[in-house]
Amino acid sequence: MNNQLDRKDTNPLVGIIMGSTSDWETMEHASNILTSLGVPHETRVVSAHRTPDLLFEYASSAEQRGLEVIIAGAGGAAHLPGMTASKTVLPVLGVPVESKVLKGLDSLLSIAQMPGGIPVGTLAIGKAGAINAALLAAAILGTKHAPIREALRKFRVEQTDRVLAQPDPSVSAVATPFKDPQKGKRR
Ligand code: RP5
Repeated sequence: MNNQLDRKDTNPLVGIIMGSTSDWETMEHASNILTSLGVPHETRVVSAHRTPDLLFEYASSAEQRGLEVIIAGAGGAAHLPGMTASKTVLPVLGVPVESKVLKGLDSLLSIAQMPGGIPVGTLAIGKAGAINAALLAAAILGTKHAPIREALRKFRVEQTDRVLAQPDPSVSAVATPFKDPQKGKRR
């Protein structure tokens, strides 16, 4: 298995699971955010359809293994987050991966439209959803783990500072290497 997909910190608090190795391109953004916030986590391919027994084992043992939040990314008939939620009382955050045919709308609806009684916190389609799933996981953990709460606060302050430091997009555009002088001009 790809090492990046089998990452395991000591005593992970967050489990990032995904239906396929092809989801890593999206889900690595969640992993990167958690790393930047110092949140120990593990990453793993667990498929609701191709490895259903592994999914049941992963979800039902997650709490006992010390996980406190699960982030589950899947695309298409995206049953992974919902089935995971059905086997644990830990909070499950679902990331709809952008599918080729329906651009992730199928994933979004599959993950969001859970029956009453088994909630999945559903994020946006794709990269933004993966990033926000990690930030939301950190916020959930932050209610109990002060260092994670403070890391999240620092992230938000730095993000605001970055935006305020670059108020004029045309200035940064000049600094960026220009590839097509005609691009964006009226012809
Ligand atoms: C889902 O099917 C996965 O989450 C993935 O997004 C999608 C396609 O999987 P692959 O055919 O690329 O393995 O289960």
